[in-house]
Amino acid sequence: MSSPMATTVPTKVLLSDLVSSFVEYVPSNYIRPASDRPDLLNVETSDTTIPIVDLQGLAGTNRSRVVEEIGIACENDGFFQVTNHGIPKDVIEGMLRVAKEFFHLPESERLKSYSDDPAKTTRLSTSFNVKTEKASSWRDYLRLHCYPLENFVDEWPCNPPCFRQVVAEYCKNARELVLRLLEAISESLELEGDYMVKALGKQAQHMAINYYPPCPQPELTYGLPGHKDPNAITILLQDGVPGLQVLRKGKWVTVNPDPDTLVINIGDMIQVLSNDRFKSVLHRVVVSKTSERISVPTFYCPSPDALIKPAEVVVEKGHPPIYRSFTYAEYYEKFWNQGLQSASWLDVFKAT
Ligand SMILES: O=C(O)CCC(=O)C(=O)O
Repeated sequence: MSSPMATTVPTKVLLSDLVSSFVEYVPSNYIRPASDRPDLLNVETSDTTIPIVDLQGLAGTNRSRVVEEIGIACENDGFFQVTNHGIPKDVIEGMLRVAKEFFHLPESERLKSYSDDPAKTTRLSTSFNVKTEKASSWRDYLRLHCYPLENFVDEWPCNPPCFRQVVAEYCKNARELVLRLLEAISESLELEGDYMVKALGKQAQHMAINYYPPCPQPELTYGLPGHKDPNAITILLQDGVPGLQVLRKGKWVTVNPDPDTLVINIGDMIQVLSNDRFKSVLHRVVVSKTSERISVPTFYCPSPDALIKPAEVVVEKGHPPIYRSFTYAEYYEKFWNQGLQSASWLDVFKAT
């Protein structure tokens, strides 16, 4: 059902400052066409659907078994959860707390970080790409570049006062986890342990702090529509409010938040490096009528000039290369300009 009222949208750049004016209806620019709505009743909620990998054994004699489990999860699901991931509980709780505090700051304070210029390495924005998209998404986000930390930390928000210190601590821990995962993923493809790290060149680490305010009509809109991640690998920290859904065997499946696990997903660049053996999978975010939600994805990316192509060892094993080589900069430009929902960016890079 769409809004029966003609609503005048106040001029606010951030959704969080708009929502108090819309307690019953979502503004028309957030309403998706009827064929592209979340169909919230047709979603699986079982929390056993995404594999869970216990990383405890990665450091000991069980390493090969854990590496194999990671490889199977990357191949079959493209998404998995990790326990015993090594990021201390207080670091995780601190990250979520400071994220919430930031989005609860007065509008004038938050707006100091606002920009719709994607070239900025620290920026607060809304939806996805406000300059090109047809329908808006029910989300505000603070995007931060985080590696090397010392190049960026001084441009991050300094309110709440502990923001830089708390977020930097989370970023350092997230990077350590990514490096352990990239090593295990390389090994699971029978590549040298440092293969992925080398292939990504001078890697970059970006973070989004996503804020999804409560939404009066969650059935009409998305926090984020279905998309695949363009980067190499993503680590997702979510608060206790469900919202993430993953496409699995043609069905949307809710990934229920668990305070002891982080969600890992393969991005398009590992799909290419693995010559399609590992999958970058569609996922989306739905919003809640009653609760705000915070999520913190860490995107691990190749450097813009890294030449991405299927790994030779994988190709030699009888699978011709599915993709030509291309730079990450070339790829990312297509992703950003075409918008979240065009799921076929990779097709453009297929070998002829
Ligand atoms: O909020 C989430 O759970 C997922 C966020 C996401 O997919 C993204 O920021 O690309």
